[in-house]
Amino acid sequence: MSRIDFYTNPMSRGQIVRWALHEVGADHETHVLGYGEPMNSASYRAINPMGKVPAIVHDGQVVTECAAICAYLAEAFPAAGLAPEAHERADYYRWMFFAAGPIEQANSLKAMGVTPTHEQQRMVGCGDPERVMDALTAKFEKDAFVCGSRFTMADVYVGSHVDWGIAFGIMPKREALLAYAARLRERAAYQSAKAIDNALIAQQGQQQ
Ligand SMILES: N[C@@H](CCC(=O)N[C@@H](CS)C(=O)NCC(=O)O)C(=O)O
Repeated sequence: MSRIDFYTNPMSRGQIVRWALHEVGADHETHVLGYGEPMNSASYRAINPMGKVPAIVHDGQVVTECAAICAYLAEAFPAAGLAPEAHERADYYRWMFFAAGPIEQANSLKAMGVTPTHEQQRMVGCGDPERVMDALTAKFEKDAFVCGSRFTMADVYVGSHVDWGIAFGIMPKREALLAYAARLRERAAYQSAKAIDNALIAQQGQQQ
């Protein structure tokens, strides 16, 4: 019987992993960690030395980094059918890593109000943040999901960036991106996972 411990905070990228856990139907025990001291305790830093959530421990194996956790879960729970088939691997890995690198960077720069100069764009991994958004938009003008017409785990990760980016006003509200996010929000696993995090956020609000 396999065991998954899930370390998260409802107001964090842990929402991505909760959605992924629901998509694969994996039983898990949730450990909610507060920001600050709880995430930086020696016991948690033994799991994630970065002192960040999310993390999972699956039968004693630690996985950190949302993209890695999503890819890991898709493979660890093959019955869910969310890992890529051979012909889907190029898109799956390309866009998964594009989200973990360039999209993350472009969103962070935007959120911080930093626009890299032309010279800096040559060095920074995302290059021109506007081009990142253009590449992403062109992708979803062409395809319904990362791997074409089929939803895979890559959509949990890439889609979470789009969903959050639009909600926080850091991604442009372009039709293709809005339509992609709307498709994802229809998923039962998205809705059940968000309901849990939203309830936890409401609970935290009442305790303050
Ligand atoms: N690259 C990491 C980012 C994780 C991350 O930055 N988590 C934030 C919450 S969204 C966090 O734990 N911040 C707490 C801190 O840095 O003290 C991932 O994709 O999992």
